Amino acid sequence: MTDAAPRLTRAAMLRAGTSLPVPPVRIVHLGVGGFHRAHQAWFTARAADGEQWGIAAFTGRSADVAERLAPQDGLFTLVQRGATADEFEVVGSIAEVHEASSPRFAELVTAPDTAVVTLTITEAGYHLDAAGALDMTDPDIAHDVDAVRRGGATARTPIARLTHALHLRHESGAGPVAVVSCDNLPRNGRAVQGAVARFAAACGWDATRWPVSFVATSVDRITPRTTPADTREVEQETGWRDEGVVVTEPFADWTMSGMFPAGRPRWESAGARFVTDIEPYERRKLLVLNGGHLVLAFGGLLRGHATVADAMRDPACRDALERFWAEAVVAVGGDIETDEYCRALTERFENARIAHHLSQIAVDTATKLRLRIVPVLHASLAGGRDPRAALDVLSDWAACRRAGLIEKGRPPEELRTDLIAGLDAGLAATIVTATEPTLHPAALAEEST
Ligand code: CS2
Repeated sequence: MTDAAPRLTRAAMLRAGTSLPVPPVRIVHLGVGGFHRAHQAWFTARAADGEQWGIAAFTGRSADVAERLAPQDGLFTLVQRGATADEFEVVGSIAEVHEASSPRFAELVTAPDTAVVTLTITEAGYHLDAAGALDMTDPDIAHDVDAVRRGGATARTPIARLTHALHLRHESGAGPVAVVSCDNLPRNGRAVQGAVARFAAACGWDATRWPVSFVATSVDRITPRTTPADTREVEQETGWRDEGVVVTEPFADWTMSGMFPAGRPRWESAGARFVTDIEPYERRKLLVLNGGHLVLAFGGLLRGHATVADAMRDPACRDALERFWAEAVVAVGGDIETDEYCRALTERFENARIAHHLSQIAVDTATKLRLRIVPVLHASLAGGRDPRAALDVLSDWAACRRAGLIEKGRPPEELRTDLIAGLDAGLAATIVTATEPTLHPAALAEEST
């Protein structure tokens, strides 16, 4: 009887014979959504010493995760959805969960037992300008400098909350800590380090003196949005009513580079990789996988498809993907394997049981194009190669935008800034031409009249 299914909690699981004690909090996470739970929370739970590493998770864009997870003591079911079958696993590494604005965040970042702070705040959540520095002209950042100077309670951006909490940790003498950005940004460790330093300077603090290590990562696991049908399936298959179900693919990768001065879980025992030079991994992931996602998203939406797997069944979308990959693997460079990577990725994209909606990918599109497609275009132009496939992605993006399929209500000047501000004039002009008339100054004037 599904009506009678008990809510998933630690006490109910214990009564049913499974002990999942609350692990002590030593990791603080900002931005708990499906991806964090399918990735860092799952790696932590599976680490050989996972029972010693609990996560205090704080919400990001969507506060309702806290409302759904708190009543179940942070527990959630992870559904690993393969090409033919599903596997269910209750993940117990989240020890507590709160809204982003909770004062508990600063309290835990300053706790001496906290060794690691992880972030999944989205690419746009860093508020970086074209040169990759924190954009001090951004109204949210300007608001937060003021808010933090007044004590921090009304700060709303993750960078402000993080900087304020790290400042308090430094003041309290709680010792070193590692900050790990798990967002799809190139050199994400350095990006967050620079953003924190700049924000701190605006508040009159010198963050370069703080004992904080910024770890660079490349993260990978395709995690579509959970549907009501997924929640029903978990109830039927496991007998638990779970409001925090996450569906993900069987594949998972976590590559890291940097120091953890206060320790970390033995994530390598769960399959994570520690390297000295992360750049080839990061470039391959961002340009081939994430860039490939944009090829399918824009081409697929224009051709009426809903999911990545639908687009993969359309020869025209596949052809665009393969042509783009031919350019992207050259841009990645020769030091890392790409043939097998693309072959395995084709299978992952084809997994029709993963309903990864193109509309889920097609958000913050100008920022994503800049990070995933522009580097390929740049490399092809610099190497004297035909950049046609990268240009096609840009023109499909513009066509999607004109058709009202993406970025509804987003002013074109903002998109222009996110995509081309600060690029060298030749590259910017090539992009404006490829996206004609969307980013053209004349079109902007017309749209705003
Ligand atoms: C996707 C990523 O939404 C997007 O932009 O490209 O979320 C992608 O699914 C993950 O990076 C996979 O690891």
